[in-house]
Amino acid sequence: MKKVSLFGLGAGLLAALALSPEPVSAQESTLDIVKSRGHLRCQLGTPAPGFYSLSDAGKWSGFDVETCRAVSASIFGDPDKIEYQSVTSAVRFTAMANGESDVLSRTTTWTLFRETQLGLDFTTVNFYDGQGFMVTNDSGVKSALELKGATVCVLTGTTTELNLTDYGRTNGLDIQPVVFEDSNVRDSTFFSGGCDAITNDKSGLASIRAKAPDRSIFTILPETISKEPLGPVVRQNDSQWNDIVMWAVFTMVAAEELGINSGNVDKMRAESGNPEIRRMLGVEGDLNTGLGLGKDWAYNIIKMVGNYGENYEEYMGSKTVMNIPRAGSVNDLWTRGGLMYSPPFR
Ligand SMILES: N[C@@H](CCC(=O)N[C@@H](CS)C(=O)NCC(=O)O)C(=O)O
Repeated sequence: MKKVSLFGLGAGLLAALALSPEPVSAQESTLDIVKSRGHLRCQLGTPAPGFYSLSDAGKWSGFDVETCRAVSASIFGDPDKIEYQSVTSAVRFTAMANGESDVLSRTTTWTLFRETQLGLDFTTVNFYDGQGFMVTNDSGVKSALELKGATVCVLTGTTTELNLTDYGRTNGLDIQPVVFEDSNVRDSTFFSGGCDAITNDKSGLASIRAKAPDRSIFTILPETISKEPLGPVVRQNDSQWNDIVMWAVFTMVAAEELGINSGNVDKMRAESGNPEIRRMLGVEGDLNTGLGLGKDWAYNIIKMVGNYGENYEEYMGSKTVMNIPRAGSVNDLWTRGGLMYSPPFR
C-alpha cells in the first residue's frame, strides 16, 4: 500500500487555507453602496409593454419598473433615484453577478439552477405566470398539440427555450425552434410570418401582441406548459439587501390587503387604530431598524408607488394593452383565492 506523506497533506492544507475567500463581513453591503452612490441601479429587459416600457422622452414605466421605484422610495424617500439598465435576457445574470446591477426586476423565473448556481438570490414572486404559444388567427391552429413540425420563435437564455424543447419531446411534436438573442428581432420575425408560432410566458405573449401593428390578428393558445414564478433578484450573500427588496414587494401586497393605497395612506397613518397598519407605517414600533431604513420606508412605498392592486390595474389589468384580468387569478390576493400573500408586519 502506498504510504501517505504527512508533508504532502500539510502542504495541501496550507494551500487550501491560502486560497480560502475573504470573510463575508469584509464585503461592503449593497445598501451602503447604493446610499453612497446616491441612486439604485435597476436592471430591466429590452422594452416590453406592461413590464418595462420606454417612452419617446426616454422615461421607463411598467409593472417591474414600479418594483425598482418602491426600493428607491424605501431608501431615499424618492422613487426616482434610479439608473435603469436595459439588458438582454442572455446576459442578465452576468450583469447581476459581476456587480453592475443592484437589482434585477424583469420577468425572471425563479428556478433551482438560477438560485443555486449563478451567485443569485430570488427575493419573492410578484407575478405568477406560465408559458404559452401565440399564433395568427388565420393559421387555424387551436391547440399547442397541433404544432407538429412547426417553427417557433423563442428567446435564448430563457426558461422558455428549455420548456419548448421539453414540451416538443414529451408530446412528439418535432418542433423547430428559431432562436433569437434580441427580443425585437424575435417579435418582428414573428409578425412578418417568419415563424408559425411564438412562445413566451403568457404575460410576455400579451406584451409582444401589444407591440404588433394589428393586435386583433393573433391568438394565445389555451395550453400553459410550465410554471413561471416571476420576481426580483439580488446577488447572493447580502441578506439585508435581499430583505429590503423582498419587503418592498410585501409592503405593496400587504397594503392592498389592509386597504391602504396611495390615496388614503396619509389618512391611515394619521387615524388608523389597526396595530399592524400602525407598525407598517412607522407610527408604532421599530420594524424599520433591521432593514437599515428610516421609519417612513413603507409609507413612502405606498404613497409614492402605490399598492400591488393599483400597479396591477395600471400596467397589466383589463383597461391596459396587456388586458390580463386579475379577479380570481393566481395573482389575486390570497383573501380572494389567489397566491399574493405577505408575511405579517410584526
Ligand atoms: N421568464 C422567462 C422568460 C423571460 C422573457 O423572455 N421575458 C419576455 C418578457 S416580454 C421578454 O421577451 N423579454 C425581453 C427581454 O427581456 O429582452 C425567464 O426568466 O427566462
